[in-house]
Amino acid sequence: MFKLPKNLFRPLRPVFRPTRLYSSVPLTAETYKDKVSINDKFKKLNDSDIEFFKGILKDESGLITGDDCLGYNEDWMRKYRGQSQLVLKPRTTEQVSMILKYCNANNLPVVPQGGNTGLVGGSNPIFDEIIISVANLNNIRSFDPVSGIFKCDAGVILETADNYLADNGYIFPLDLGAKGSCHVGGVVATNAGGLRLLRYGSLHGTVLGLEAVLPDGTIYNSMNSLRKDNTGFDLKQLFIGSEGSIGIITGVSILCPIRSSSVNVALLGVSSYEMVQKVFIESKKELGEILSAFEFMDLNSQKLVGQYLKLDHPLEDEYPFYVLIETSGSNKDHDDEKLETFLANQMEAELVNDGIIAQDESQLRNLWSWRESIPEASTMNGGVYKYDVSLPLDDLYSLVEASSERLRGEGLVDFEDGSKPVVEAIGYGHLGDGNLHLNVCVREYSKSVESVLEPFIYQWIQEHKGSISAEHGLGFQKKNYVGYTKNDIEIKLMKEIKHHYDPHGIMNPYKYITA
Ligand code: FAD
Ligand code: 2HG
Ligand code: ZN
Repeated sequence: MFKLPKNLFRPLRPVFRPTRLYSSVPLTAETYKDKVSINDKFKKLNDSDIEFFKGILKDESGLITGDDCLGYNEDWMRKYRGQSQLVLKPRTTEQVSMILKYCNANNLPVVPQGGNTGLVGGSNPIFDEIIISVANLNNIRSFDPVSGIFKCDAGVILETADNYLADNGYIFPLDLGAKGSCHVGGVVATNAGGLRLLRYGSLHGTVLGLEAVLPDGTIYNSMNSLRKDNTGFDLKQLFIGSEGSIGIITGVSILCPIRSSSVNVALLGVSSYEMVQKVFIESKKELGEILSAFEFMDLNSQKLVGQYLKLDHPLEDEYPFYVLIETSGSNKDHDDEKLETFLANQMEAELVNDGIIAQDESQLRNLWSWRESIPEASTMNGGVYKYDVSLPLDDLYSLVEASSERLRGEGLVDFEDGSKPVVEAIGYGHLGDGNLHLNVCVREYSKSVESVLEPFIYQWIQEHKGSISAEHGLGFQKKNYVGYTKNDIEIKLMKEIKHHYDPHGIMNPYKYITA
């Protein structure tokens, strides 16, 4: 195991957290008292427990108590707030093991936490669960420049990992807007999808091995795994996307691709969702092997970003939809020509009304910012209800229209004047992966708006044969709605696995699965 070289400490760009518009975020246990109640079987934390943890961690900075826990109790959207009085920040896998063993033996519930950028309230406690942050497990362990296999501690920030790989000519096979804050372990625990899944595939394919601590302190280790290994059950898969429900991931081994030397980005204006789908088909045909992202955004999402960034949109006229296409290849002239020809063909066929191609790195970043800033812009008016959905492509955008219609029918929406609780329902996402992000931007969180949206949206998704979570997971938000996507047998099997690994139910209780 070796330490991160000093020159890698480039300044990171932590993802902007919405500013606090209320004196404090309301307690989840209060807001959702109809949905959750404290489980009395858990033991209350006391001074002797804290003394025990001090003995394990040795260094004082690894233990945070009382009001200093606030930043760990609140989520990124400022929608959920837990009441934990203790955050533990172990520095080694052995410390994680000793902590969990003690908690398991003493019935003390815990919430694993990475960069705390999750969007379903999974990374925060509800009551007084102990938060175990892996932020201090942050060493890069090894990189093999021949195979591209990268191994690191779970608490390495995604952008740090990617910068390290960039210096070695490789790229982390996942990228997302929270990269300056989220952890490698956190994205694996969530099975995050991100902006380039279309090209590099899911973490279920790229993660080769994991190190994880089970609730009884057992350290599971498959970090030596190879690209091919067919020796029975692939146990690591259970941890990918488990959202802290069966153990704490402490190390990740992942297969990384070569970083493309030529990257192009184009932003296109399109007249309808039907045209967006046609452009997608054409982009697969014409750009084929170099296509690395195909994102779409609706007009309202772009208006919000314009307000948020205080900038004019790169395309002069307004269009109902926008498409961002990224290509990544190895031959600049070839890729430039391909993309330019593609764009000219789409305009000639009248599938695309207008479009621009970034001419340099700063333009490329600028075009991406009109997509990547949407999550931040969505919170700027006070709050946002987020729905992260997989749907058959032809129905993908209809959910935004159906939700918008329902909200308008209830008289809840106005974009401009501020007299109604809802600003707008916006739609965007990873069209190439069949993944829509429906964001209902509100002036403040309120039960009256939430009850109009839920379970309506989940029912709609079920009727249209989609999934209520494409990539953000279930966490606390969707704990009562798993049945809209998983059938009874699937839920039973999931519960059995949960019970097998975590018989006392101490891991991330009150969330989507209980023992
Ligand atoms: P946290 O938020 O801390 O935790 C997430 C869940 O994993 C929790 O249930 C927690 O208990 C568990 N967990 C965390 N670490 C561990 C661990 N080491 N062991 C076991 N369990 C653990 N997601 C996408 O899929 N695609 C996107 O494009 C995308 N873009 C985003 C953009 C922004 C601006 C933001 C704020 C979020 C975005 N997300 C996206 C959400 C995404 O889920 C997170 O960014 C990321 O996956 C969470 O990583 P984290 O380290 O912050 O984990
Ligand atoms: C993205 O694709 C993320 O930008 C976040 O998954 C989506 O904020 C959201 O709803
Ligand atoms: Zn996404």
